Order: sequence, then structure tokens, then C-alpha cells
Amino acid sequence: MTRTVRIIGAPTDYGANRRGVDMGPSAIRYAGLADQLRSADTEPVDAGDIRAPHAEECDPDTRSVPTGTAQFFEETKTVCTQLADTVESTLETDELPIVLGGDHSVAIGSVRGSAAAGPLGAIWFDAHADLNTPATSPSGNIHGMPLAALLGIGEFADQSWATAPHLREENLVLVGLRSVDEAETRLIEQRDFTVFTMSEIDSRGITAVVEEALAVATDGVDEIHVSLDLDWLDPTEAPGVGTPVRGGVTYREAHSAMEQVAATSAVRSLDLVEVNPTLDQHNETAELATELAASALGKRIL
Ligand code: 4U7
Ligand code: MN
Ligand code: MN
Ligand code: MN
Repeated sequence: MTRTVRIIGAPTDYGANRRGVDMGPSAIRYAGLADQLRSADTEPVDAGDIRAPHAEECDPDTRSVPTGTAQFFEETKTVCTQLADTVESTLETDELPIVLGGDHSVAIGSVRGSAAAGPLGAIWFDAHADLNTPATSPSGNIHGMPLAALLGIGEFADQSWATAPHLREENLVLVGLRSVDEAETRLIEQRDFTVFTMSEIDSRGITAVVEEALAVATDGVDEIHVSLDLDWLDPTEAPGVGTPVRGGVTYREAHSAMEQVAATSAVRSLDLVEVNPTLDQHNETAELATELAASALGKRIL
């Protein structure tokens, strides 16, 4: 049966320092997302973009967290609440939501909405751990905090709009880390989720690492959320991202990982985030995002 995929744009960039990822949804559409999804035997329906304010319209200091810095906290709350509702209702009609960021703060909404449908594992393909809290963040940028928010860590403990009770921490896996802050390292030591750094990919190979990551993510749950931050890839392959870090996975490793994801048939929802077309030569990072989405949803060569 052909699966319907609902494309939901979440054009934010206030969660990051560098401007321009708000153009990600347009860039990914222009790069041919719908055609790629059809080539993966799915039927795309475009729901348009949810309304996200431009940073210039807002006061960056609005925040209702008692300590630390979380810029554009109120805007993030409003947009993520709306996005969570959209993702939740998409799943109620049995469609698969693909959320186009935007900066990675939008994943607070997409994962919360996805987890509303029942117990959920998740894989975070990212150079970063996204586990800062307002008190530990070196930048105050919420795109570095979505996992802490979803797990209710630190100042997020009483932020019910941000937490995802059905996201199972023991089924959460981070893959490809190479830029982790000190407080994030402490959390990784203390908490129940699983992480694989780039060095593990170097020594064990992408296939073995992703196989284990998927086994952990799906252990005891039927479905997973896949959050693909394009900075997971090496900047030579994906230059159009807000926070590039050298030493990421190659084009072929990324495809191979997404093909393994597809083989589980366990994907409930997907994010494509942090695409910044202003840093591309000819929209190549958005194009890559569309190809990887197709691989993750089962596009075959033969
Ligand atoms: B992304 C950072 F300090 N950790 O918190 C921070 F290095 O969604 C970067 O993964 C966060 O792109 C990157 O600001 C967030 C920084
Ligand atoms: Mn991220
Ligand atoms: Mn990242
Ligand atoms: Mn980023």
C-alpha cells in the first residue's frame, strides 16, 4: 500500500546564531522533495508551512525559564506547540509526517507530536548532542537544547509543552557525535540513552554502528522518530548548514545508514533540519536532504 507522506514546513531560524535556516523548507521543496518521495513509493501531500515569526519581529530575551539563557523561548514554545499538534493530527490520519526545518529547535514539536501516538524510540543523526539546557548552554541557542527539552532535563523539567513522556529514553540513540559540550558529556555519562561518536563509526564502520543503533531504538517499541540534522554529514558534502563541524559521515555512508533505517519499516516520523541554503553554491545540501529522505523511506536502486 502506498504510504501518504505529509510535508510540514517549520521555517524558523531564531533557535540558532546564524541566520538562514528559515529558508530550509523552500530550499528542500525546490530541490525536488515531492519527486524523491514518489520515487520511494510514497504519495506526498504538502501541508505548507506553519507560521513562524522572523527574529526581527521578536524580542530575543522573552523567556519564562528561571535561570540561564534560552533565546526566543516564547516563540519556540508557540511554534513547537503548533507543530506538535500538526504532527499529532497527521499521524491520526495514518500519514507519515516529514518536518522541514528550520533550526533543530523544531524537533521539540515534531517529537512531542509524534510521541503523542504512543511509545516511541528515536535516532538523532547529528554532529552535536543537542542536550544543553538554558543554564548549561554556551550559546543560549535553543537548537542546541531539543533533546534536553524533550527529556525534561534541568530547567525543562516543568515545561510540559516541551517534554515527550512517551519518548522512551532507553530507545533514544545519538549517532555521529563530534562536538559535545562539557555539561552534555556529563549527561551522556549519567542518563539512559545511547550515543555513538564519529570515532566509533571510524573503527566499527557505519553499517555495524547503525545496525546496533536501530536495534537499541526499536527494542520493545514498534516505531521510531528519525531526526536528521544535515550537519551530521561532512561539510564537504553538506556545506549549507548553520553549524558545520569537520569530520562527518560521507555521502555514501549517509545513504547506507538511511537504507538501513528504511529496512526496519519502523519510521513513524522524520525531521530534515538545519539546511541553510544561503551557504550553498547551488542548493546542494537541500538536494542531499531530499535524497536521504527518499532512502530513509525505502527508495530502491533496482
Ligand atoms: B544543532 C552548541 F555550543 N552545542 O549548544 C550549542 F557548540 O541543532 C551547538 O545540532 C549546537 O545544529 C548545535 O550552541 C545545534 C555549541
Ligand atoms: Mn541538531
Ligand atoms: Mn548539529
Ligand atoms: Mn545548527
